[in-house]
Order: sequence, then C-alpha cells, then structure tokens
Amino acid sequence: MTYLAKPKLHHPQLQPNKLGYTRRDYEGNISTLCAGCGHDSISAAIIQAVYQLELPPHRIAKLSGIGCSSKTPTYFLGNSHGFNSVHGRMPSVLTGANLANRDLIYLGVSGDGDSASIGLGQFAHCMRRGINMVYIVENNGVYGLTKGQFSATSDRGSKSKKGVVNTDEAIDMAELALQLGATFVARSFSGDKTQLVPLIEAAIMHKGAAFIDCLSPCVAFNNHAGSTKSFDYVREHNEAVNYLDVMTPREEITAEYEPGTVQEVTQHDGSVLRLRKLAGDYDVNDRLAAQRFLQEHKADGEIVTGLLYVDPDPEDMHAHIGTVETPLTDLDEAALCPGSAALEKLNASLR
Ligand SMILES: Cc1ncc(C[n+]2csc(CCOP(=O)(O)OP(=O)(O)O)c2C)c(N)n1
Ligand code: SF4
Ligand SMILES: [Mg+2]
Repeated sequence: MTYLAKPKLHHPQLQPNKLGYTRRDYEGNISTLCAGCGHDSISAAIIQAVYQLELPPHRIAKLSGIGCSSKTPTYFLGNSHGFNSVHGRMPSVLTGANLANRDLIYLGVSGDGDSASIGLGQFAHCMRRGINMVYIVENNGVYGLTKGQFSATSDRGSKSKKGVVNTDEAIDMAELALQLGATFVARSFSGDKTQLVPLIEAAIMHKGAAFIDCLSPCVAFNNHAGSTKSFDYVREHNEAVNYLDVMTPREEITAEYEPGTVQEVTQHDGSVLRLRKLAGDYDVNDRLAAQRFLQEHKADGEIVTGLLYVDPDPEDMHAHIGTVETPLTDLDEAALCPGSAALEKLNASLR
C-alpha cells in the first residue's frame, strides 16, 4: 500500500489561522515510513511553518524525486499541488514549473542520495540559476529506500550498520550551496523543531534559491554507534550558530533582545529575521566567512546548524533572464504565440 488516507474527523478545538484553516488542513496522508524516521519530523515542521505563515494550500507546489524522503510530500500539504518526479530530477521539473508559473511557492523535497548522488548536477544548476524555491534535503547519509547503502554525504570513516567503513570523502551540501550561489543557506536537524520551523518559514519568504540541509536520522539503517548521522551523534556534535525569530511584514516587532546578541536581517518583502546569536561573531551576510566557518568546525568534528548565510536582496532566475511579470500560464495565445513576423524579427536580431 503506498498511502493511507487520514480520517476527516478532527478535534473541535483546533485553532484556525486567519484563513480559517487548522493545522490539520495542512496535513497529508498517514505516513508509511518507519516509526521514528527523522523525515516524519521534517514533514511536521513543514506543516507547522505553512500553517503559521497562513498560506493558502493551493498557492504551494511540492515536488520531489525518489527515496523515503521524496515520498514525504504525500504526508504533508494534502491540498497543495504535488509532483513526484524521477530519481534526482526534481530540480529540473521544479525549474520548468517555476518558469511557467512564477506565482506559486515552490517546495522541493529530496534526499542525500537523490540530490548528492544521481541528482548532483541538477542540484548544482538550480542553485546557480537562483530558482525561487525552498529546497530541503532530508539528509540521513544513506539510501534508506534501497536498504542502507552509503550515500555521497556519508562521512569518511563512518561505519555502516554491518560495520563496513566508508572510505570516500563526504559532500557537504550546505558548503556546496554556498559555493554555487544560493542566496539562503541553512542547516538544521529533524530533532530540533525550535530551530527548523522558523528556518522553513524564512526560506519560504526568501525570494531566491533557499537551501536547507536537514540532518534526518534513518532509524532502520543509520542510527548505530559508528554512524555520524545518528540521533545521538548529531545531538552530541550539534553546534548551533543562531536561532531565528521570523516576523512577517504584517507583524509588529515586540520582542526585546540584549544588544550584541541579536542580528536583524530585513528581507526584500519587508519580513524581518531576528537571529539570536550563539556564536558571537558569526555574520549571516558573509558568504566567504560562512564557508570558512563550516570547514573549520567540520575539521573539529562539529556539525554547524542554524541560518548560515542570507542575501537580504536576492535576485531569482526571472530577474536574471528578464521574463514577463505575468505567469506564462496566465498569458493568452496571442501573447504566447505572437506570429511569424515577430519570430522573423527575433531571428534577424540573432544573426
Ligand atoms: C534511476 C534510478 N536509479 C536508482 C534508483 C534506486 N533508488 C531508489 S531510491 C534511491 C536512493 C534514495 O536515497 P535518498 O535520496 O538518500 O533517500 P532516502 O531513502 O534515504 O530518504 C535509489 C538509489 C531509482 N529509483 N532510479
Ligand atoms: S528506511 Fe530509513 S529513511 Fe526510510 S522510512 Fe525507514 S527510517 Fe526513514
Ligand atoms: Mg538518504
């Protein structure tokens, strides 16, 4: 069985948001993942973030590839658009959808196998093109769906469940996203909802390529001693640089913070990200420093989490290539196909 529908009944006291939707309206079908899988916690965080942002479900498109992680869109946002693509090909499908309709909010969900192995090229190009999207990699360091082979994010020297040592160097997806020009880069942990929910909210409000590398332990194949993606290991080595409070443009800013402990970033849409700094001198607007910081702390065996980099004034693919403001899906035939004279003129301009 690939999915189980949820009963429609819900607790009468569930709080509706301003649109009249309860948290339940943002859920999907019952999960068929292993009990305790980190991926289910990420689904819950996505539901919470979208409910809190009070987004109409029909304005969201969720896309994925293949893997346990890529199955999860079935388990959240059941009233949104969805497309389960081919292994590693989610980014190109998302790019095409975004070109056709820039007005939807795009949520790409993938795994470390899906994005760092077979889909690495696709991942790279959607980051460097600045597709306006939230791209979440549910990173468990294994191919969970195909029974626990090492993935490209498995650390060198870490051990499989059967004791085999991984001899290959690991790809750090957050470092890669920084290098590729993503304008919002974060890392989090499925076991830290306090950190993850606001990061997803901020990523949704960011108008550019937003990437979240979310460590998400696989309880079936990668949660043992010797793994560097287990619940215990991530908890013990988690070095959070900040925690986030997100204020939408319609919210009043009331919370007070001690000077020096907070960094404020106003995004293009007027939303304010307030970062409660844990690492004193960490500056989320410095891409180069973020790369260095990640590498130095990795060498010390630490997993750096939090908002790592944000460009408050990002540009997306539509700005790069100068597309029309109106989504292509809303243009009529005359605008989409202006005739042979217009084509002739265009061809002449290219000769
Ligand atoms: C073209 C192709 N190659 C290989 C597979 C087999 N396959 C399915 S899922 C998967 C890896 C999934 O790993 P990941 O993306 O990390 O997801 P997880 O299950 O760990 O969440 C592989 C290799 C496939 N479905 N299609
Ligand atoms: S095999 Fe691993 S990744 Fe897949 S559902 Fe089970 S715990 Fe989650
Ligand atoms: Mg995986």
